[in-house]
Amino acid sequence: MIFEESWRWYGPHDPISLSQIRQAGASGIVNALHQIPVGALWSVEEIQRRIDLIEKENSTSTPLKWIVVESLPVHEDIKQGRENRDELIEIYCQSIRNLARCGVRVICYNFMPVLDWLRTNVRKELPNGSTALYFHPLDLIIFDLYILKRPEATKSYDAVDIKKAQERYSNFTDQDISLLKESILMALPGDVKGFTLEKLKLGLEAYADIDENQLRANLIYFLERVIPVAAQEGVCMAIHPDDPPWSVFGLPRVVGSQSDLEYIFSAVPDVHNGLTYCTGSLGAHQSNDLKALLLNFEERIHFVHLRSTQRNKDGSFFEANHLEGDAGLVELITIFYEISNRRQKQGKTALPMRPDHGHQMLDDLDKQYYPGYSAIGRLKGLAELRGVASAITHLKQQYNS
Ligand code: DNO
Repeated sequence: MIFEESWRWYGPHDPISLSQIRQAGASGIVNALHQIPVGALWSVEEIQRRIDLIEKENSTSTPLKWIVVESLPVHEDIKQGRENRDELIEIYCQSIRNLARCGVRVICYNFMPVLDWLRTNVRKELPNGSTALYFHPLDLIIFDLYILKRPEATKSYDAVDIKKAQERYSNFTDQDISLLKESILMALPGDVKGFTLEKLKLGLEAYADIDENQLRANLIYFLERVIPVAAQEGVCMAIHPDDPPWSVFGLPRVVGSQSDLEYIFSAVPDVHNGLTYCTGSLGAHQSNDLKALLLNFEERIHFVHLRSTQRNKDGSFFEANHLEGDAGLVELITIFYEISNRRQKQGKTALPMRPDHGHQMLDDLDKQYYPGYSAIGRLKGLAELRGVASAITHLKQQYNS
């Protein structure tokens, strides 16, 4: 088995039920306690209650197990290095201990300031009628200049791009504007409230004096305290790359490239300081070599997100079918086959992998999902990835025997 097939479930409010996930063939549940405010403790009772819910029907059918936390969110005050950070870090450490006590030992988190992933259109229609997540750099500038009206906005872009954005904006309809606004202010995954322009402005202002070096130092400060606890508890921390892996709205972002990752892992070398290998986020930047990253950080990859972005000449990208686009997932899964053999020899379990995002299609087109997290699109992604993994396994075993 190359991967432990897993599926992100948003909890009791997710329109997709556990029994549907079972039908999709996944066995690992990727979950978070979204009801607990960022910064508050995840108690053993709350964690256990969620485990009981996930495992409730296990006696009657294919067992499901909560195998990865996505995410245990990091409080903004930790990212900003505020005075109360030690207190918040201690709570974070206690949540790690509690998760370990309940047997959940892989934790995905990110260190993106203010926002999580960002797209300028969460419903980009593809030629075949399904919709995908899409990012256009000029639309981000349009949002920044004409909708958010951030005072410092012009300093973040070069004059040529500002001119192009002006031109593009002159053809925008009201509908284009509201879709752009809705897409950017989209609720963070699992968050039902979403952002307002005001909230976003305040969030951005808090980073006025925090540059990349400072943010990086704050990340290392956090890791120096959290990783020893994780190591002691046998918990693998898996940082999620920035998505997209570059600065947005002038915010610093420090988890987007090979050198960013090298810095993070050499500053805190324990192997529990690891990575969520997200081919979609890392692959959005053309200078990221997904194959090299996989081989370089093999020992640190604790969780895998598979999807493929397709970069266009104008700097935009969209999320392609899983086996198309720029990621080259077939070749990467071939490497994962070798990795899984090495892991097996070391007595390690298969890496948890989830099909990341999916197109909205067929009967799902009119339904309400978290963007990227539809049932049929992800089912299709998972089925395609499973097909590749089993073909590779079959061929390799035949060839080697
Ligand atoms: C997007 C997800 C991210 C991820 C967080 C992890 O679909 O991959 O939102 O969950 O960044 O903290």
